Amino acid sequence: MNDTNKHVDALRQLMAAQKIDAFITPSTDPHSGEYVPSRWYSREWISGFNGSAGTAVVTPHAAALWTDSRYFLQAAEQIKDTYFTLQKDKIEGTPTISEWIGQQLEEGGCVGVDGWTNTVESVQTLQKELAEYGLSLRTDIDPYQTIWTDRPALPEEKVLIQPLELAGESTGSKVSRIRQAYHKNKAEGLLVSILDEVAWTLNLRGNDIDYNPVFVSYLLICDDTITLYTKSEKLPEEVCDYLQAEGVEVKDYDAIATDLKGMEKKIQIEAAKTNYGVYSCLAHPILADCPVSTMKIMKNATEIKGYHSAMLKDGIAMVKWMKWALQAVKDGGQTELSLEAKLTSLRAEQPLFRGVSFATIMGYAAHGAIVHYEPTPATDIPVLPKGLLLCDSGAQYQDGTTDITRTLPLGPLTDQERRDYTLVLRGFINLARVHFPKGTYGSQLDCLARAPMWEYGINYLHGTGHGVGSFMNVHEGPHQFRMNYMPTPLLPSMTITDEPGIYITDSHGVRHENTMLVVEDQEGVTFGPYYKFEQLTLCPIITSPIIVEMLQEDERKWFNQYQQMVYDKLAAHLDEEHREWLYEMTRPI
Ligand SMILES: [Mn+2]
Repeated sequence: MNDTNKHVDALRQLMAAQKIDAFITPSTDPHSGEYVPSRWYSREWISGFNGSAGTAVVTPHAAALWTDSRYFLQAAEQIKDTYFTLQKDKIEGTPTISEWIGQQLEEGGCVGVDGWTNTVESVQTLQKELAEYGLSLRTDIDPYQTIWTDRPALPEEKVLIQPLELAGESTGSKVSRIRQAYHKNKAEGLLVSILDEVAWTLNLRGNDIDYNPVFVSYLLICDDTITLYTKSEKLPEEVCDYLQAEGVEVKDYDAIATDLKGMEKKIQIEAAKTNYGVYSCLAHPILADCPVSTMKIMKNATEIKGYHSAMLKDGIAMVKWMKWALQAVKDGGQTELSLEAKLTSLRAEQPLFRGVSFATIMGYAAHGAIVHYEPTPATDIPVLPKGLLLCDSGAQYQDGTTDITRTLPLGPLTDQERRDYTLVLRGFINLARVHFPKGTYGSQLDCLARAPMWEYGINYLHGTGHGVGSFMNVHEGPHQFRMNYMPTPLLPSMTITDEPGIYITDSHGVRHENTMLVVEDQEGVTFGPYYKFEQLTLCPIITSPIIVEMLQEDERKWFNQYQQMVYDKLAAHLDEEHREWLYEMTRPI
């Protein structure tokens, strides 16, 4: 019998002993992060499927795995010799998890989840859905504690200080603003469980999770106390001294449950982000949005200065890489992975480099059409001097995080490739150069990036942009550009990306992406003030594939000004050879 089926058998035994008729294992951890430490790879352990998103459900006689369209092929392959059947999320005819469980179980049955890896909101929704089938929900059991015998421990990576010269605001100042915010909700304390919010508040960074410089912890802020719950092995002496000076007490990660159970105070938590385990410990929870996320996305002057420094370094690395890549592909012998390795090595030469900010997307030709394609040794292909290469990548520097996409023409292009390259560029420019009144939110502006391609009956299904952290997670919300209703207004000092794309299956993909900063504009004639975007990213867009006649005059003008600005800012930092290349690349069109 394969390992996966042995694991399912172990879970079924435990379920029988606990009188549970179905157990749901999501891919989340206690901190609702985009990436999860290996300790919480329970869904992979139980199902054998290792994609980033999916939910496994096991009953005594059936097992099913839900995942989205990105992973249909991979999941089908990975579960083919197991008890699991594949449920294709958001496809017509696929039951929801609750519907499926409702069909499997008799009325009066009991479903289990681990409250510590499910949010308050998701548990409450599930309770309601299951109640329609006469099913109850238990949230107080983590079977993997017992049946996963070689489960990884909590990470012990060291925590480091993000100095005030880069953070721009002390922990003391942040904490006093946080206290004011929760007092407005009549709360007497705030529990922060999202890891980038803990790290931001304490001006600390970690290394527990791929790409995100955060560390596994909870932070409890009350009127007279600040308590950090984390593994003490993670804290070097200078961090302990720093925390003591800031008045932060450190307790063991697992002490959170006991401490919260004994708490008489009204503690504020956010239902969409806090796990149900925390919620069920609290005698007097107050459900409200966490003030830290909205404070964190407003970048202070020091952080903005840091972005400018990081973008300059990233632009230098990108220019060196683009010049090298265009020639190296002509010379032959390159693959997606070799191009990626070179780009990372050029970034690593830059001061304060701390790793890449997400898995590099390096998609040649048809791979460019797979939106989340990350080359691996199994998928890597030779890159030839023709067609398009889509490269979406970014870096963590200690003074700022970057996210940039450039699509490189490697040789002869088809008319369709040139048209798509130009349509995406038009959308990118349209959004980048918009002026908008105060109160406007991202989903109102999103269509600016899509309208040029909608004329041709083309669309893309991902969002057009997201916030970017300051030496923090590359995806930062809640503000964003997307088609769905997301009513967070864009305000000066927020960062946001502009990244429309066109994806033609089995052929090619195009995406252009810059990271931008919302800045003050003019007062305006009516209903101001107005805001606009400043381009933070400093990297040319290759002009040879552009069908210039398709651009409108003011789009062409904006584009030429951007290219000129890139040249002006980067030229002094490049040697003659690269400066000349950049000069050629940024000639007006
Ligand atoms: Mn991005």
